[in-house]
Amino acid sequence: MFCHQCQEAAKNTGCTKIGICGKSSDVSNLQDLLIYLLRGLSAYNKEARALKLDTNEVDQFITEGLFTTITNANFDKFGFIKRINKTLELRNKVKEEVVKAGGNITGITHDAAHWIGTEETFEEKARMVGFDHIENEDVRSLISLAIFGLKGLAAYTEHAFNLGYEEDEIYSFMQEALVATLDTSKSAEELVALNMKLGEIGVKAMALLDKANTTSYGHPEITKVNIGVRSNPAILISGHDLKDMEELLKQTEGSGVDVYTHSEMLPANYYPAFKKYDHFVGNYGNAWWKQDQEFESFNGPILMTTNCLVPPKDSYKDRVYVTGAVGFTGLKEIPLRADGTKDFSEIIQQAKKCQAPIEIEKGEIIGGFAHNTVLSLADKVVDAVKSGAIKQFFVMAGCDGRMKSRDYYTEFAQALPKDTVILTAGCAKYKYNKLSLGDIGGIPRVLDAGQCNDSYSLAVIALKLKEVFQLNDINDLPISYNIAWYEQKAVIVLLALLYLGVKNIHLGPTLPAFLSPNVAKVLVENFGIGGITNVEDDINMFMAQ
Ligand code: FS2
Ligand code: SF4
Repeated sequence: MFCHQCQEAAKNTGCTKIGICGKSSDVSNLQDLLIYLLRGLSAYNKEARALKLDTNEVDQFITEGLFTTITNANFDKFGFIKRINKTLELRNKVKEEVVKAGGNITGITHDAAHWIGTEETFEEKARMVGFDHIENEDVRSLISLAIFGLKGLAAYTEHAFNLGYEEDEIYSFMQEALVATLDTSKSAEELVALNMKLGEIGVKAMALLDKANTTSYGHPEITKVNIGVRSNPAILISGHDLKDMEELLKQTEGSGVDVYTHSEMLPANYYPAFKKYDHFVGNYGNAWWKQDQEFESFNGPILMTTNCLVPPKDSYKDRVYVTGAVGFTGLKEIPLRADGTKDFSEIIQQAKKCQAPIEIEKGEIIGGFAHNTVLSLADKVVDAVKSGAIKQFFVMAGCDGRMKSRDYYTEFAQALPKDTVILTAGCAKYKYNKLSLGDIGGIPRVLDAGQCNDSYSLAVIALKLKEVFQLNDINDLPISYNIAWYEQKAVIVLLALLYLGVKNIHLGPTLPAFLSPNVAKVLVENFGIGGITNVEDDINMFMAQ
């Protein structure tokens, strides 16, 4: 195996024996083969799209396939074997349909579009198609950046289509880009342009998901979220999928079983459509990486709707259920009903037999500062900036993780001058959302917009402030960017911010292992991207910007 897609890549180079995340070598290889063959399938689907054939099944299949390979989403070897077989089957089907419709496939010559194999040969082939087989390190770096960004794009696209929102332009670009990355003779300039276009499509996908979420469930509202527990048995829901959240709340209503969110599902507490349920109690615990302790003390069953899943301990394994892109051999999957909706009856029945959660903390945290709310407070915010009460904003969106070096973000938040405000989104917030950082004239010093995809909200806020302050450049705003990254959704968020023209973004706790020195240099020279050093020097540097 060779995997270098996340911030925890071994020695900040790549995992080669087993993933730090717990991914085995065979699963890693099968993921590489799946990505390879999805690129071959994309080549035919592109033709099908040009011929105006119905591509929706394949569009969704490719999207979900990419999503399953995101860090901490899916560890199920048998699931990947099935998915690879299905890719080969769909490839044949689309190819036949294209030929039947008079399409020309003679230009599709890449091995990814022709290789055929059986389960016994998958692993051998998989070893030949990983990133480590791209010789030129800059090409490898830029293709990695694109593939990882595409994985993030796929995650957000899937959440949107689960709510019935799709845009052909997103699927079309996703597949074009997958095909383009098969060509390792592309120049660095061409690959940089591909990544910039990916950032543009990333903005579109996040805007689409924002529309899907807010149209379906209302605009997030300022909400005080309970972090304590009640005495009823309960289900804990984690991951990012709001459609699953809705279904679970509906199906548990009146059952005597309470529902709590974990990690990235916390922002579900801010939506009007979910707040109305009395049995929706609040949030339990912290970011994903503490699940080995928090799932244990929760006592009830846990529903993982997306990453981040940590390979479960035997002590609570029988209480973890997976759905969507998530997989782990031996965990129970949520079945579908005849009408295609998910059937949560088994998890609800199990919850009824469990003890209530053990209380691990008490109190409330505040959130719900997505674009609609912040823009409704725009006058107050603008006055505070004009009067000097707010000197600077810090976008500290992104991911949390288990590395000790991430304590930097807690210390950074604590050390920031009191006239600064943190704008956050994603599970990065758990490093400082329970600190008492106070408020500025009633505006909390940590404004949580929501999940990592709601980083889009932060961009909308910045663009609005630019307009209000009549600035020509988004970088003239008093906003600094100190982003914590971990997995590939952060890659699409980064590319989206770059596309929007945001400069001087600092990324930590380490720069991505997949950036070659030359590619890192381009990012530094063109976009002012930087790493982090220590809290004191970094705060001085940001405040002087
Ligand atoms: Fe956090 Fe993990 Fe949100 Fe990432 S729960 S690091 O996948 O997507 O942010
Ligand atoms: Fe290593 Fe991260 Fe890949 Fe897991 S996802 S194998 S930790 S680089």
